[in-house]
Amino acid sequence: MDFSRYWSARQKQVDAAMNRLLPSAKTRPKTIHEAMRYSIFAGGKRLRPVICLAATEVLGGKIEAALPLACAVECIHTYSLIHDDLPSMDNDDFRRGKPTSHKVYGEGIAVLAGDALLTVAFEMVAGAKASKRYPTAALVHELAYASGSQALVAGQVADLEGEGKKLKLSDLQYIHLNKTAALITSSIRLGAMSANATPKQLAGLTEFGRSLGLAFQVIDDILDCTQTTEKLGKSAGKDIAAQKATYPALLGLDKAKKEADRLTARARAALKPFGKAAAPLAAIADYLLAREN
Ligand code: GRG
Repeated sequence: MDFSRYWSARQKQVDAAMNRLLPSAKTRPKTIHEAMRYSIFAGGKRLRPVICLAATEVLGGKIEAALPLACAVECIHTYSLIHDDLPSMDNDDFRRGKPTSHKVYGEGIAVLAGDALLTVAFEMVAGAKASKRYPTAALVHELAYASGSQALVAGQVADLEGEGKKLKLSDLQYIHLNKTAALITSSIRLGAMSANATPKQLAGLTEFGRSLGLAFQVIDDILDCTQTTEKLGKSAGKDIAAQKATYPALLGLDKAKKEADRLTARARAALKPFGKAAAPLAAIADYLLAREN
C-alpha cells in the first residue's frame, strides 16, 4: 500500500469532519471558538483519529460512521496538550510548531479552550451513529473512562507527582499506559465498536492498541533526546532538563530502542487474526517506529 497517500487521505477526511463538527470561529463568543480551532488545526499528526478509522476499516465498518468518534478522540488529545502546556503543568511555549494556546490567548482562555474541547468531544460521540452491539452509552462510557481519573488524568497525575523522584520501570510503565496508551487504545476500540466488533475482535484490537500506545511513548521519549525542537515542533530535550524518568534515562538509548522494536512486534502480532484487512494498522505501527517527529 502507498502509506503516505493513505495517511494524508485520512487526515483530510478528519480535518473536513472536524471543520463541520466544531462551532465556526465566528460563533459567539468568538475568542473561545477561535482558540479551540487554533489548537485543533495547528498541524498535529492526527494519529489517534487515523487509527480509529483504520480500526473501523479492518472490520469492514464505514468511515463516515466512525468520523465523529475519530474527531472526538482528537479533541480530547488536543485539550490534554493545551492543559499540559500551561505554566501550572509542563509550562511550554511551543506546540505543533506554533506558540501554545496560553501564549496566544492567555491562560484563562487556554484553560477554557481545553475544557470546551473536552466537552465538545462528548457532543460528537453523542451524535455518532451507534452500532448493534455498542449503543451510544457504550461509546460515551468508553471515551469518558479513557479520558478520566483512572486513565489519561491518572497518568498525568502520576507524571506530575513523579517529577524529581527516582522512578522504577514499573512506575514509568504506569504513567505511559495511562497518559499515552489509554487514549490510543480507546481510539482503536471506538473505531472497532463503530464497526460492531465481536468481543473477540475488540479484545485483539485492544491488545494491539496497548502495545502500539506503549511503543509510541517509548519512541517519543527517544525522540525527545535525539531530535531538535524544529524537527519535533515542540521543545526538545525537556525530559532531560526536567530530569524526568523516561525509557532512555532508565534503560539507556540502545535498550530503549530495542523495547520500542519489541512492543511494535507485539502490536503487529496481535493483528495476525485480522489478515490482510489489517495492512493499514500494521503500516501505522511501522511508520510510528521509524518516525522522526
Ligand atoms: C492534561 C489531563 C491532561 C493530560 C495531559 C497529553 C499529555 C497528558 C501530556 C503531553 C505530553 C506528553 C509527552 C504526552 C504523551 C502523549 C504524547 C506523546 C502526546 C503527543 O502526541 P502526538 O505526537 O502529537 O500524536 P500531535 O501534535 O502530532 O497530535
